[in-house]
Amino acid sequence: MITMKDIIREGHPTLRKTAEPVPLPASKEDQDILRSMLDYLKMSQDSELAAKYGLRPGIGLAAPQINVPKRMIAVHVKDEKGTLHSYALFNPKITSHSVQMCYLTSGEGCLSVDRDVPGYVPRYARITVAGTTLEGENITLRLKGLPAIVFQHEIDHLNGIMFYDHIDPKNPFKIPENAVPIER
Ligand code: K3U
Ligand code: NI
Repeated sequence: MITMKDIIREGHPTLRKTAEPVPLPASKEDQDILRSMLDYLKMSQDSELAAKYGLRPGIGLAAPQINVPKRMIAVHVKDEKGTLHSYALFNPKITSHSVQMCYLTSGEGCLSVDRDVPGYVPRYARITVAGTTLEGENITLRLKGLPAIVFQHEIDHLNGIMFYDHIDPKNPFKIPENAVPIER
């Protein structure tokens, strides 16, 4: 079981490295790690379990955040209609994206960042993501809104990029060009 003790914080070198592709079919060990990442998200969103184990709520997690420099992400988030997007993927890749951008009006947070970093993070409004599930199925997802933002945040972690790298340092609340606001 993953707890907050397993999550590395900004300043740790692994968060700035490019993660390695996972050889497929995935080993049992890699499957177990990825499954435990999705379990963390589910448990962290259950207020009783989160309190019991001291879990900070999360809607996404990337393997480098638990100091595993491999291309694995988990996402467990509801969209604006209340539809759950729950995925654990090996080697996720954005295969196409919109020209239109978006940004979360509340800004972004990160389980590896123990401080509030205010500002707008420009993201693609719509993305297509390809990846391989825990069951070994190759899938393609078309995403928009908050799920699209979370996937981009997590795939950034696989490339050593933190959300605040995208914030305009001179004017953190400058509305990104060509971007629609997304409320959470
Ligand atoms: O934003 C968070 C949240 C948690 C529960 C309910 C609603 C929101 C917590 S921060 C979070 O989940 C990060 C996780 C990280 F850093 F480990 F990847 C993911 C994220 C948050 C906001 C925007 C994009 C991604
Ligand atoms: Ni993060």
